[in-house]
Amino acid sequence: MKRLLSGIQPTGIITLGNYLGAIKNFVKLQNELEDIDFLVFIADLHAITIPQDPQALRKNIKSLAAVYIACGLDPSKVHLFIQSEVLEHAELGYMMQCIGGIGELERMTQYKDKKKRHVEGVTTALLTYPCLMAADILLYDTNIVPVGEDQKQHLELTRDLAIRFNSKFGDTFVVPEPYIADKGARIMSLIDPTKKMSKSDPNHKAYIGILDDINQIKNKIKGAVTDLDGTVKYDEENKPGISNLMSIYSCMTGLSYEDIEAKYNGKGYAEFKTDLAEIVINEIKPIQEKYNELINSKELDEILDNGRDYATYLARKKMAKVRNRFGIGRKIK
Ligand code: ATP
Ligand code: LTN
Repeated sequence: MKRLLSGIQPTGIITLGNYLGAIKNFVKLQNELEDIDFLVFIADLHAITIPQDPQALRKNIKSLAAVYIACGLDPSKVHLFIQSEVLEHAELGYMMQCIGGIGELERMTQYKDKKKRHVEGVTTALLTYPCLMAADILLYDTNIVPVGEDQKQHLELTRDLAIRFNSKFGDTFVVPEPYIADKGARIMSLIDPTKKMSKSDPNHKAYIGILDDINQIKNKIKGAVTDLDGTVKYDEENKPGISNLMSIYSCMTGLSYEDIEAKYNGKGYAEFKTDLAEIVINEIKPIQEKYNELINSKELDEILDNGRDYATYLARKKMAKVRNRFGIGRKIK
């Protein structure tokens, strides 16, 4: 049996980037792989590394749980839970800080980016974030971690920490592998296609939210930055805007870039954008309908209770072993 695990931060409403780069792959893996144990969680402890409004955070946590299921995660196949409800994440996160070096944390691109964006109030936890992420993964003997391209560096650090711990204290952790799908791994901002699409972007026009209303989606795609050349052609370097829209198109339809170029040969961006908006809306609409059914249901709480209980069972067993390896507390038999 292989164990898979991934998480998303409840820092806002899920974007098309999160959907194509992460959730859609989770659903695919859930449906295609056999003999797996799959844990998917809501990374609320990660969310608070940047100041959050407590009321909005609570809402986003519940909303993300409903989005996961509305997008196709099946609670009978995947264990869904909230990170902070399994206390061992924070405990192992602290222990990972005890073996992680400041230098390696300071080199993380995400830390450097976020530090620039949140000049006031850069918290200690923003720096130590990858130690908590390593803990999330190592706590469950995870073999495979499906994530978008931007998380690759954190996964490498997780592997380094696992190897370091194992060689210092004896074989304890499974060394995980990232799983990064080639398509959709990096969807860019609609207004600055050199920046990744991000749900915490203060400019709402930069991203498509999975719960945006239909007209909003049409307008955002219509207003997406392109170039003056007017040919639908994939060229990331010279035509990053249209290339980004083409990658969304390709992810959603399965058409290759060549197919798309041929289809829009001699046609302008307006027609391409109108079609793309329709494609996106057709995929998102059923997700929104399912979301609305779920968001206030009792079922959602039951799913999260079950997920928490299962994750807690695994995490407790693992932590007894880790405490013994470190030599803290009294020996647990
Ligand atoms: P924040 O804006 O709070 O930093 P985010 O939108 O960047 O959040 P995360 O919660 O950090 O999203 O990431 C959740 C998952 O979505 C991760 O697997 C990440 O790699 C993936 N992901 C995030 N943004 C994109 C994107 N633009 N394209 C593809 N995948 C993405
Ligand atoms: N840091 C991740 C979210 C995350 C995660 C994890 C993903 C937290 N812990 C463990 C995979 C496995 C991000 O996407 N920003």
